[in-house]
Parts: sequence; structure tokens; C-alpha cells
Amino acid sequence: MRIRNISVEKILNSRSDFTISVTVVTENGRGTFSVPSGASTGSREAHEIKDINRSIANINGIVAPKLIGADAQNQSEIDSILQEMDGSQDKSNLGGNVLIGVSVACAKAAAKSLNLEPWQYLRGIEDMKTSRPVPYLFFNLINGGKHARSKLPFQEYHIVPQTMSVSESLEISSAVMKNVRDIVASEMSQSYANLGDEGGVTIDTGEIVDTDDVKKPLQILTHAIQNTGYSSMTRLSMDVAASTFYMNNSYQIGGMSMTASDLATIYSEMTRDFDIMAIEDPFEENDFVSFRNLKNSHSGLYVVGDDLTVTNPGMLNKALKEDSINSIIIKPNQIGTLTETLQTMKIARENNIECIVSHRSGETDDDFIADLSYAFGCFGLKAGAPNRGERIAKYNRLLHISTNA
Ligand code: 2PG
Ligand code: MG
Repeated sequence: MRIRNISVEKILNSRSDFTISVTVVTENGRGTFSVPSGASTGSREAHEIKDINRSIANINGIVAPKLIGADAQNQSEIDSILQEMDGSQDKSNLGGNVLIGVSVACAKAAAKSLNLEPWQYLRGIEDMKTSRPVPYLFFNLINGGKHARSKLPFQEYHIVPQTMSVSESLEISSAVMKNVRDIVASEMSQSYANLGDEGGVTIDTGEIVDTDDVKKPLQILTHAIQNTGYSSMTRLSMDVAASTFYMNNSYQIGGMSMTASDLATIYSEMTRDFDIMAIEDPFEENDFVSFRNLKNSHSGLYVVGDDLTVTNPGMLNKALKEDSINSIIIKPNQIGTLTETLQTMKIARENNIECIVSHRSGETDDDFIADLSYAFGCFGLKAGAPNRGERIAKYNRLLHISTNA
């Protein structure tokens, strides 16, 4: 099934920055992918060309002429042509955003042409060991770090409902979220609970003076879970995004300068005092050893690589060799093509690493990642709080797929 046309438009993302929306048209169908954008990006991610006019010119002038006529169903060939055309290690020539836009739009067009849902089509192009029929949902209810204007250094505090039902997960997350907003508005004398980039509340901690300040969100979440009666079926999780506050060889937490072992102590206290299921990016992106030590000293804890592994098969292999993680964040735009994304997921599953498919903090209304997480029976889907259109697009899509599949 031949590609007839590739077009691109500029649109706004959820952070009010311009991004691209790419459409691939075949003889029998079309597919569109609107590209997201991170704020706490790993240094080894595919390079995003933020100059939208240049991204558009790369598609219209370079990519489209080359791919028109190619077989949309041959995803690996499309993606290797894209990689060859770019020719760089980090996709900086054409742009990782350009490549992933075309790559996923092509898969969606092929699915449509075959009258398949994207998740059904994906199952046809790759095969991997599943973890769960429906992923755990990681709802980011308290936003800090680069996703907020507060002083909280840790980036994300999640709740993770322990159920196979998407509907039940959404019910829990919605009740807990509303309670969190009430707690923050009343107890923290914030007259209004502001939302961060991913739809969770931002809390006014004031200056961070001791480690209790970074634990405070866990306390708020625990109270909200108790208040709503969901304690027996809801756990907690965090994305520390530690690279974002690592400067001059130490972690800058408010006025405090900390070592990796100071951070490890905080995590030990947190896992002792709260029901924590997973910690993502607990240390900066080059510290494979501290990841390993945390994992090996906390059995049952999911230690998740994101900036550490950047959905890159090579970086995942390094993390495997170093025995650093037991779970990995999967973000297609971190690597730049769908084929490489699937390759990373496949390596992960062959090594019993759990995959958590993730949105970016700057999102669009695209819901492809819900299909991706469902297609391969992934362990998790992380798409922010259960509010704001660009976040609920993913959760609603998963609800739809899982109830109608
Ligand atoms: C993360 C993501 C998404 P960003 O660190 O996991 O939550 O944030 O898109 O800003 O990298
Ligand atoms: Mg992360």
C-alpha cells in the first residue's frame, strides 16, 4: 500500500509551544500523529528541532519527496529510510520530532488502510512478552520540578490504582485527585490549587529546608487515598527526574547539597513510611551504579529508567549490563522512530524489564500511546493527571479500547 502524500501543519501543544502534526495518506486511508515535547529531557534523547518552520521544511522538502511511493505497511523500511536520510546519531539533521511524526503517522495510515485499530496493527508488526492485559495507570497528581513554578524539586508524585479495570482506575484517580485539591486548598492555605504542566496540583512548600518537604506530597496523597476509602487498592509512585536538579556533582535540593547516598537514604525512608511501588530516575542519568544499589536493596520496588535509558536500545543494553533497572519508560519521541521504540520494548521484555509507556509534559491531543501500551500488554501507562484534554485523551482511549476489544 503506497504512500500518496505526506503533509504537515503547525499546531500548539499543551504548554503553548508550537509543534508539528504530520499526516500520511495512502490509497486507502490516512493517519495523523501530533508530536509531543518534553521539558525534563535526557541528554541522549533524539534532538527536537524547535524551529517549527525548519521542521516543516524538512518534511515538505526532504522527507515527503523521498517517501512518497514507499510501502506504508513496511514500517521497518520506512524507519530505516528516515534514519538514513537523517544520518546523525541523535536525529539532529532532520529532527527527532520530524522523524517520529512521519514514522507514527505512517503506522496509523497503514492501520487505517487495513481497517484495523492502531493497537491491532501494532500487534501484527511486532511480537513481545506481555505483562498485563491492561496496564497499571500512573496518575501524576502532584507536579513539581520542571513541570511547576513551585520550589518542589522532585518532578512527579503518582497514585497507581491496583486494578485491571481502566474504568475503576479512572474512578479512583478522579476521586483522589479532587480530594488532593481540597487538601491543598485548605491545609496549605493555597486559596486555589494551581495545576502543573501534567494536570496535577502544584504545592507551595515555601523554601525547601529539610527532607520532610519532599515527602510532604506523599503525605498528601496518602491522606487523600484514605479520605476516599481506596487505601487497600492504591499505591504511590514518583518520578524524581533527578538529573534536573543535579549540578556541580551534587543534587541541589533547596539550600541543601546532597550526594547520591543522601538521596538513597531519603528513598529508604520514603519506602519505609509510604506504600511506594515505583521510583523513576532516582539518580542522575549517568549514575548506573546508584540505580543498581537502590534496586538491589529494595526488593519489590520498581526502579524505572527514563533519562537513564531514553528509549534507546543501546542505552537499555548498558542499563542491563550494569543491572541498573527492572523497569523502563517508553517514549517514542525520545528515540525518533517507531521501529526503534519497538526494538527497545522487545529487548526490555526479553530481559524481564517492565515497560511503562509515557506521555511528555508538553502534549497534544494524540492518543497513540494508549494503543501502544495496550497492544503489547505493557506493565504501565503514564499520562499525567485525569484532567486536561491532552491527558484524558490517552486515558479515555484506553478505556475505549479495553471495553470494546
Ligand atoms: C518524564 C516526562 C513525562 P518530560 O520525565 O517522565 O512525565 O516529563 O516530558 O518533561 O520529559
Ligand atoms: Mg521521567
